[in-house]
Amino acid sequence: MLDNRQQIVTLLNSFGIKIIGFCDVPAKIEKIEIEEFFPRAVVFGFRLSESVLRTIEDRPTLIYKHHYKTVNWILDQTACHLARYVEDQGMRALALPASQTVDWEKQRGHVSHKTLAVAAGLGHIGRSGLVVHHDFGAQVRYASVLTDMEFTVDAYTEATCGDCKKCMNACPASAIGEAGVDLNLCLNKLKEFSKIRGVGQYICGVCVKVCDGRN
Ligand code: B12
Ligand code: SF4
Ligand code: SF4
Repeated sequence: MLDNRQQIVTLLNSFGIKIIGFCDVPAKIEKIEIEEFFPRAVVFGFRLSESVLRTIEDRPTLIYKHHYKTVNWILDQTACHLARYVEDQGMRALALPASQTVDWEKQRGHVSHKTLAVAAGLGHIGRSGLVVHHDFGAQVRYASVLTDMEFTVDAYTEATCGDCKKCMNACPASAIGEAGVDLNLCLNKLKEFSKIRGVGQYICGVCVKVCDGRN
């Protein structure tokens, strides 16, 4: 008989999801629109295509925009199926959108997937501000499901960027420094990119492309 954790892994694997973490929801995590208390989270990721990322030089390409939307769709569909599965077992589950901004002024989602991914030991916050997965770098997009289902959680893993400065050197907005990212500079650049014909989204992809987990 599979336990809850094994059953979730089996379900997510059946949707092509291989990057999976389990965590307690950090007590001080910011939440928007969510009043209910959920003690735990399943956070999972989909690795972006290397061929798509290779089309990016210093700005987003239209094929990256399409891939970004497709991967968000895969993550959102999977989160929805997982939440349904948990609720069918008589427990609570809330699927969080992969990439929905709720507070446009502060640029916030419902809950930070990065915070949950770090808590689940999937990676560390790199100089770029992105979650750097231990095998695939920043080339992973995430979604999460909050729940009260019982399962064992993963341990937080200690890691750093070391001497790597690839994202610092590549960022077209010069937004990344030794100590981290200035997301206001990034946001201004993304607003500019969104005006490129056919892009229409706050995307870039440059710091994602260079952070391939091979430092
Ligand atoms: C709004 C938003 C933005 C805003 C940024 C606003 C902001 N201040 O975060 C803008 C438009 C600028 C943006 C840009 C990008 N974004 Co964005 N964005 C989001 C969104 C929708 C919400 C983010 C949010 O609520 N932030 C609020 C703050 C409180 O949380 P946070 O920044 O996520 O997390 C910080 C803290 O929690 C803290 N922290 C957490 N744990 C730990 C642990 C330690 C040890 C430390 C020190 C700190 C720490 O540090 C984190 C990083 O600063 C998320 C989806 C989501 N719901 O999470 C995607 C998301 C963060 N974006 C993502 C990506 C990839 C991008 C872009 C590359 C655009 C693109 N797709 O081409 C750029 C990258 C910019 C960069 N260098 O980080 C991915 C990140 C994936 C990854 N591997 O990390 C996400 C998670 C979407 C997804 N489904 O995967 N984004
Ligand atoms: S490119 Fe290098 S410095 Fe930048 S976040 Fe990734 S590992 Fe860290
Ligand atoms: S998304 Fe683009 S502009 Fe923003 S930090 Fe990454 S490379 Fe720089």
